Amino acid sequence: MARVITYGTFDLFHEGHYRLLQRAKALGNYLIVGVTTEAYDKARGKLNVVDSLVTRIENIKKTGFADEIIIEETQGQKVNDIRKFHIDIFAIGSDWTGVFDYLKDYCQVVYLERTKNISSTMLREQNSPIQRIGIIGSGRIAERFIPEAKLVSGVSTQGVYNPHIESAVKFAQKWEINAYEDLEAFYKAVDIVYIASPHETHYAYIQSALEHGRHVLCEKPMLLEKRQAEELFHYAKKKNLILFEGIKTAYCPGFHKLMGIACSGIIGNIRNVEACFTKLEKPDSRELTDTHYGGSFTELGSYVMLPILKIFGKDYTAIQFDTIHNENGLDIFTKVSLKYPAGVATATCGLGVKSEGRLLIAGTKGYIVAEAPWWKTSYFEVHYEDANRIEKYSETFLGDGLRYEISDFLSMINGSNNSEFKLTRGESVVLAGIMEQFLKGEKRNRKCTDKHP
Ligand code: C2G
Repeated sequence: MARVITYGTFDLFHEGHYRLLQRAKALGNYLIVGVTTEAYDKARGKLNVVDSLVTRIENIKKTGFADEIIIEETQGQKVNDIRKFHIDIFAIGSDWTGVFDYLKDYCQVVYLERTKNISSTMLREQNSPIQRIGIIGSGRIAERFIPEAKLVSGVSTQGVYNPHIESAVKFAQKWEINAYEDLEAFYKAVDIVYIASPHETHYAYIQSALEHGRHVLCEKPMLLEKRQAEELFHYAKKKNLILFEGIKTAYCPGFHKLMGIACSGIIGNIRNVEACFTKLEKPDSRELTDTHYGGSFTELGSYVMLPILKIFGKDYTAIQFDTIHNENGLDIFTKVSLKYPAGVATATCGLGVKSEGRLLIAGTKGYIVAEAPWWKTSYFEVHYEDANRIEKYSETFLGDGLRYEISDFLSMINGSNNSEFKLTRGESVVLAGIMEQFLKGEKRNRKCTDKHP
């Protein structure tokens, strides 16, 4: 009785998968198939899986080759599975030749020849043609976006628009893309638009991109007025387009896991959330000199508000902002206190005051703590009254993390709405409303010398 195990994602199940399972089964009498979870695939850099875990399992079942199906959730699980299930043979396609030789200490390792001319990637591309991205703005964040977009299959960065053509040309030359000065020509050349221009220009660009029938991924804070956010989401819906706010933390696998654990009830009922993010900026930086839209809350507020909205929701009963200003009247440190019917929260951010960047979620049975940089969540702990009981969780956070939001944006365009819950339209509207309320309160402090919209 030889027991065989194999693993895979088995996305868009095809002949290559079928033949692999058929031959794996023929190696013995009992075949176990390990199917990867979405989180594990994201963690190992495999983005854009189309089928849900349930669909992928159903497809494997239909072949009739699997005697047992298990879930593969983590790196390093294979060794444990081999021991636990008393496996004699580990089988995998020849694209992995050599990679799993370390398992030879535990069982026989067989690489089965990969079926040529078929792959999930090919099918994904056939089903959904490559989306050409156009970037509006050519600043620091746009620089970080390009290498990340390269890692997401199904998109390619086509061009950049900047009303200051010299900046666009410089950026375009560096990244070997096209530079546009004319918005009409830019929209014609792209399918989707990434907006990375100054905050206050977002509204007009989103509106014009949607008018031109383009899906929009916009950097945070997407909008600075609630009414504008409602209007543009409504307009996007009417035009059957996706409008998506890029707060990268919301889409990274670690944060997603942390939220899942927080909401699972293991720390009881959540009563307090504290989120802090500080980053010291040079006094002459845009963030500390733009007297209209600079300051710490517009810059970092989206990150610190995110876990609070995710956990307690949109219906806070009270909100208060306490700020410390620089000589221009810009907030260099802001503390937002929120009250909810069953809990309290504080969101703290600073550009001119350094503090411990931490996310703390306290419940009636225990608490979750993630240290800086929790906004790129890769590690967190769950603590209880018994100080010896600590549960540790880690998750991969690859590169600059923008790849996760690009991948989710793409899945939404391609018809999967699964990602909407990671940051809902309603949450983006509330965030815009909070920004609006904050800026209104700050107006009297800011020493705006020039005329600005
Ligand atoms: N496969 C094949 N022929 C193809 C395509 C895939 O034989 N044309 C095989 C792969 O080699 C793998 C299995 O089908 O053995 C599943 O492939 P994927 O769904 O691409 O999964 P993969 O990323 O290879 O997962 O822990 C996960 C495993 O390490 C591999």
